[in-house]
Amino acid sequence: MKSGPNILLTGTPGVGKSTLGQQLAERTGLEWISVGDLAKDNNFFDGYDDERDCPILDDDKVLDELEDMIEEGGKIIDYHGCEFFPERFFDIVFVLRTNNTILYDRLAARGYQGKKLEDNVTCEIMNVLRDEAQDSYAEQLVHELPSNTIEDMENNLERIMLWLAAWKRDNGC
Ligand code: DAT
Repeated sequence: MKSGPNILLTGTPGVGKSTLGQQLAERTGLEWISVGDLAKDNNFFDGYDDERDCPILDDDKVLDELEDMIEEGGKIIDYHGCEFFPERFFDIVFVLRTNNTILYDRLAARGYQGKKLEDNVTCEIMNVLRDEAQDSYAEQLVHELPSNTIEDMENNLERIMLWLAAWKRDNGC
């Protein structure tokens, strides 16, 4: 039996996945796992995408590494993509959404520029990660969360904690 639900936080880079994931972990005791960090720490890459200016993730190695953790439960998985995660991994999926001008400023502050900056803002405007989540998982699993302001983050934390309490009740935890 799982110790808790597994939650996916997804969305364009800069929407606030790691900030929300870390806060949520602190407040709930769930474990936050950044798939980007996991891949970096273990070198789970398979080449470099020059056009996107980022390493190419080795999906199979990531999935192998995550399998036992997911089975244990109580994980917050954070990644800017989701189609390669099986649906059985997650009890709920949140897609964080940020207004394009706010996202532009956050990514510029992170040092993104030129095509990389434009591509990521366009990705958000075109709903790419939202569509990917909706195409990958059942409709009732996928929820969009606004992530523009600190108030949004507080509301999101409250909403997820309410959902978590209900999940625990329903699953006898
Ligand atoms: P991601 O993990 O999706 O790449 P992040 O958590 O690193 O994004 O956040 C990017 C920046 O935006 C970081 O400086 C923190 C800030 N931020 C995140 N969520 C926010 C929110 N709801 N309101 C204001 N700033 C936020």
